[in-house]
Amino acid sequence: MRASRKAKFKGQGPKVKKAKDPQADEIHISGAEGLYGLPEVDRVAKEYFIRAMKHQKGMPDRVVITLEKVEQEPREVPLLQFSTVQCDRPGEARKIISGLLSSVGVSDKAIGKGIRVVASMAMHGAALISCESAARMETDKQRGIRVSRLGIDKDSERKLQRRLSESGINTPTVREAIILASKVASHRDLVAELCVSDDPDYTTGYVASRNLGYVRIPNIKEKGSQSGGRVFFVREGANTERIIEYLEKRPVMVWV
Ligand code: PML
Repeated sequence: MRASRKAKFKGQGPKVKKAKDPQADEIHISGAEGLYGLPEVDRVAKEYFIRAMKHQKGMPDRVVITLEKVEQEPREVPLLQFSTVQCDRPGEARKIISGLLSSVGVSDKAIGKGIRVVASMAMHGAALISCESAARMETDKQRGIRVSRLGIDKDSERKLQRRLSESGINTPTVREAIILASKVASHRDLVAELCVSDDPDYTTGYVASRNLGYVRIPNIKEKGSQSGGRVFFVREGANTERIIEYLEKRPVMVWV
């Protein structure tokens, strides 16, 4: 599901410039993805619709719910363990991000670029940054990469909900972010992920990787800031096309 609103530019009405990405002039309001069995589709589509219409970022003027039959057998990947670090300010968050990314082999140059990407006005999709040279690897930098075709089986979801409830963080935002991060971390050429929500009221972000797990960082940005985004750090020399194919097309089910 994707909910959005046309961006209005002062004194101009809706912007008319033709962009490469048809969604470039839209303000993203909310989005959600999942892999479900046919009997659940009805319920989930309704839940997504309600979520789109009741988002605190306001009323969308466009809600797209796409249903697609998936033929390929999903790959099963383990859920990342989660933890939350103590962090009181965005300045402190930058040091935590640098320490975590550096510990898994991301160069200072790539860390700097990643932080700049998530501190800018959000891209629609994720950026792909080479973990040594810091080169941007995605073919369409405006669109970015959209992680899709991911889900969790019912039993694992119950376990995940129980674990998150024990930490007082059992929300759809956290559940979906951990599932997404688990798919990303399951690709051997993806070294780490950095994520900051573009929701002005949501100031917890994370760094994730196979070795670190899913590390939540409170106060990663100032409240009210509309910046945010996702960055995937890629192993130097990896086949980018195959990574993008995996993230966007390969069905993956996460298990606990
Ligand atoms: C998002 O998908 O909007 C980003 C959520 C990031 C953090 C979720 C969490 O609180 O762990």
